[in-house]
Amino acid sequence: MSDKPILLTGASGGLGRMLARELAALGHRLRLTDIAPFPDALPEHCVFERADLEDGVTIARLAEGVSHILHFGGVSTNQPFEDILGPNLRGLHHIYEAARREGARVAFASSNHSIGFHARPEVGGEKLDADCQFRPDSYYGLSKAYGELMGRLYWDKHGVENINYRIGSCFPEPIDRRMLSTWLSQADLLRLVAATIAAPRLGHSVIWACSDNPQSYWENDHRGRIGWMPLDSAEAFRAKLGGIISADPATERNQGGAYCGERYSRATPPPLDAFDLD
Ligand code: 15L
Repeated sequence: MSDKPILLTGASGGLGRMLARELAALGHRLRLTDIAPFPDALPEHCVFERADLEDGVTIARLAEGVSHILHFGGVSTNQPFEDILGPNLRGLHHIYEAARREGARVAFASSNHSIGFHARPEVGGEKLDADCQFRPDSYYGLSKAYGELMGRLYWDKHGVENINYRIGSCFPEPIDRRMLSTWLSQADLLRLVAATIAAPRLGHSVIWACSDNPQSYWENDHRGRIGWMPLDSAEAFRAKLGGIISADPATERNQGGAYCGERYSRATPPPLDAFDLD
């Protein structure tokens, strides 16, 4: 284990709190940061400092001497463009500049919403590969596509190693039919982050961050590079959740679910086989 500390942004959020607690328990030395106060007792080996991702000077200082930046900070749901712009676009640039200066690696909490307008596959149908086209379903999803492309740029131009977790739905339990496909258990996320930290090489990697759900929408990513395999599955929830769907066609047709239906204003949803018009 490297003796350098690890910077975790978004430490006060749902995923950040879990990662802070569990990575500290694994013996990692963590610098935690968030714009909101840290709501829990500080785990062992951790320090916390409040910071705004838009404050590049503070982000640069917090990143001094770290081996990894686990970037879980920023706006984590769809919001108006002006609210996304600062934390998710300018803030992400500060993260990558800090990583370049420190020779640190970046693990970026991207999202399925960067590709959310891909249609859901039929049961048993062809799944989506990680090198598919970006099809963001919201300003939030667009900011995640930008984040992944920032990783592409910094690897190609500066050799900053990075891994982009296209997170499905990381909650304690799935809550509807869509999440039978997209759910990522918190334990599988922790194993993913631990595998990232231990991996000898990352290059520029993209991972479909969902559990081993038989009806997932996704396949073919870079998990082989870091030796990660999800161990949990949403399938046990099928009887309880299989009937929980919305009445909105744009939501139910597309992988990003409700983010696709939100403020949708195309008069007629395109037919599923209309790829020449996509
Ligand atoms: C996300 O990226 C969001 O952070 C989360 O709130 C959920 O909407 C999740 O995706 C999802 O798609 O279920």
